Amino acid sequence: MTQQKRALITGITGQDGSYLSEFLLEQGYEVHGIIRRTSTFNTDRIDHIYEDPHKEGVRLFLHYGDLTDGTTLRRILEEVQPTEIYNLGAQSHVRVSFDAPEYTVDAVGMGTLRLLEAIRDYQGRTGIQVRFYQAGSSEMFGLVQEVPQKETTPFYPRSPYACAKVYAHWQTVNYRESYGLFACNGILFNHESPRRGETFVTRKITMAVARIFAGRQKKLYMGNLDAKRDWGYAKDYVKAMWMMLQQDEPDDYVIATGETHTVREFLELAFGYVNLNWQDHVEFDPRYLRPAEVDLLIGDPTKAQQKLGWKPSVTFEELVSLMVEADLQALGLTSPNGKLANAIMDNAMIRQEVGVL
Ligand code: NDP
Ligand code: GDR
Repeated sequence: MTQQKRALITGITGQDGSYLSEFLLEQGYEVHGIIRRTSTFNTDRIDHIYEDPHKEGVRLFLHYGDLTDGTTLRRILEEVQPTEIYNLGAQSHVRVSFDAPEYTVDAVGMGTLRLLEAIRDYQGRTGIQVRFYQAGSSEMFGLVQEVPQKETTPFYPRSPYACAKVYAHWQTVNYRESYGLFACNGILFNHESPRRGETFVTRKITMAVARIFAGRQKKLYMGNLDAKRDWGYAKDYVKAMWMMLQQDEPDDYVIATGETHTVREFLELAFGYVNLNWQDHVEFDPRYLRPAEVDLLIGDPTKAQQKLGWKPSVTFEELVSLMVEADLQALGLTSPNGKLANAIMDNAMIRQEVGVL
C-alpha cells in the first residue's frame, strides 16, 4: 500500500493557499492548513472545500497557529507528520510592509526560519523526510539588475517585505546545503485571480470596474501607473509549487509568463472590457505610492519549462477578462457585449473559475 501523501500549508486562507489545497486534494493528498485566530471568519476562500472533520473520509484539516509562534509550529508538525510543507504564509502586501516592517519581517523572514528549524529537528529525530517549498517572490529582484530576471539574477530588494523574502530564500538554500533538507525556492512573479486580495492592484481595479459599471462607485484612486509587472494566473502557479517538490533533486525556479505590462495597460483592458474609458474614472492619490518602487519585473521561466515541464495557460488579456467577469458576476451583472463567451469561455479552466464565484 502506498503511503498517504500529507501536505501542511501555511497561508492556506490566502489566494494561493486556497488553490493549492484544491489542487492537492484532487491529487489525493490529505491537506492540513495553519489558520490564524481572527475575530471574524477568514476562511472564505476555502469554505467550499472544508467539511466537518467528524465526517468519514475528510481530507482537509485546519489548525490554529502563526508563523510568529515557533512552539505551535513545532507542535503542529509533530501532530500532522507531513511529507510536504508549503510555506505560503506572509504579510504579503509590499506597501503595508513599509508601515509595519517589524511584523512583516518577523512573519516572513523569521517565520520561515522557525519553520525550517522545526523541520530540521523533526527530521533529525524521526528520520522522516519532509519536502519544503518556500514562497519566494520576484520582489526580491527589486531594482533592475538584469532583464529578463532569472534564477541567477542578483537580488536587490526594495521593501521590508522583499528584504525578508531574500532572507527566507537564503535560509532555505542554507538548510538544503547544511542539513540535506529537500527544500525548494519558488521565485514567483505576480499571479492573480478572482480570489486575489482586494488591495492588490489588479483586484482593486477589477472590483472598481464592476462597481463603476453597476453605478455603485464613481472614482478609483491609484498610485504609480507606470510600474511594469509580469502577471500570470494563480491557478497555474500553485501547480508549479507542487511540481518542484516532485523532482528528484531540490532546486530553485523562476515562475513567470515572460511578458510584462504596465498598470496603465491593465486599467485600459479592464475598463475597456465593459466599454468604459479608464481616464474618466481614475484619479491619482499619493498614498498609494511606495517609498521605493520596483519599476520593472519580467521573468524568464525557461528553467521551469525545461526541468518541470511547466508553462502558463492563461494570457494577460484572458486574466484581465476573467477577473473583471468574476467581479461583475459577484454583483449579479453580466458583461455588456458577451465578450466572455467569445474570448475566453472555450478555456475549461476559466469556465470552472468563473463558476466557482
Ligand atoms: P495572501 O496575502 O493572499 O495570503 C497570505 C496568507 O498568509 C493568508 O492565509 C494569511 O492569513 C497568512 N498569514 C499572514 N500572516 C501570517 C502569520 N503571521 N502566520 C501565519 N500565516 C499568516 O498571499 P498570496 O496567497 O497571494 O501569496 C502566497 C505567498 O506567496 C505569500 O508568501 C506571498 O508573499 C508569496 N508570493 C505571492 C505572489 C503573488 O503574486 N500572489 C508572488 C510571489 C510570492 P489570513 O488569511 O489570516 O490573513
Ligand atoms: P506587488 O503588487 O507590489 O507587485 O506585490 P501590487 O498589486 O500591490 O502592486 C503592483 C504595482 O501596482 C502599483 N500600484 C498600486 N498598487 C496597489 N496595491 N494599489 C494601488 O492603488 C496602486 N497603484 C499603483 C504598485 O506601486 C506596484 O508597482 C505583489 C504581492 O503579491 C507580493 O506579495 C508578491 O511577492 C509580488 O506581487 C510578486
